[in-house]
Amino acid sequence: MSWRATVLTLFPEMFPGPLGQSLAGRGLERGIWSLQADDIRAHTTDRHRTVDDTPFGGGAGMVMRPDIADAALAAHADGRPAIYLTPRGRPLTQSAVRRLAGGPGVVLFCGRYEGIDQRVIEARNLEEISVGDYVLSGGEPAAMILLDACVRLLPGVMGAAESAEDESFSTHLLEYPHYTRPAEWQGRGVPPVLLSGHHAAVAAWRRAEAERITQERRPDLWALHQSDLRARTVVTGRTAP
Ligand code: 9D3
Repeated sequence: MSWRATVLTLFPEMFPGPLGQSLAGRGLERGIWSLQADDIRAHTTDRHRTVDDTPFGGGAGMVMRPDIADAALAAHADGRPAIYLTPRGRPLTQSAVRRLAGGPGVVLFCGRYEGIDQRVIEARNLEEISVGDYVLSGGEPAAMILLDACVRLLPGVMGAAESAEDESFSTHLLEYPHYTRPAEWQGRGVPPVLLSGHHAAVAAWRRAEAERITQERRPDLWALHQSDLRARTVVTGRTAP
């Protein structure tokens, strides 16, 4: 059975969108995964097709009705994890991506308005996930990010060369700078070591650059990288690689 993604949204026409292109798109065409966008509004029963209502306790904005959200989720409840994309969710991590990609698929609920009624989150045991600390206008781009991250891990989607490379020495390090021909471009050269043919020196330079960039931009990752190194030293008694 292929990996199945269902997206519950008020804007089903946004899908597949970018997921229809490139790596994910080829995976879709080849049947490695499938994507179904279901219109939440299709689960309304009233003449005006209302999906929202005013918040108990007052305040600005509207809340998605529990009966409508629940009906949409019920239509796809088949054992796949049900995920609610929301700015207050746990941050999406590569380890969550690996866990989800390793299962049967996902049911993604995209929020609009201020959010959905809390009782649906509890009754349907929704896992709440955010894609970062910035404000989107809805959950749809977040759903695309989560799906893109999962799909590239599915067997057969990515070439073996690329996938093997992923988690080598570089855990918790950002990438080193890349260069290709010409050796001089608009008056800018290439670090001479990369032209030296000295493989060990190239590896040392790349490692040093990766460390410098990580320290500069991501003190959080730098701290994790340093504890990786300490843990490796304890186990192996060696510092390299
Ligand atoms: C007034 C409080 N706002 C929360 C910061 C309300 C609100 C803003 C934006 C509620 C929902 C949204 C729409 N965003 C998402 O649905 C969303 C999201 C995001 O905005 N950032 C990061 N990850 C995600 S996942 C879903």
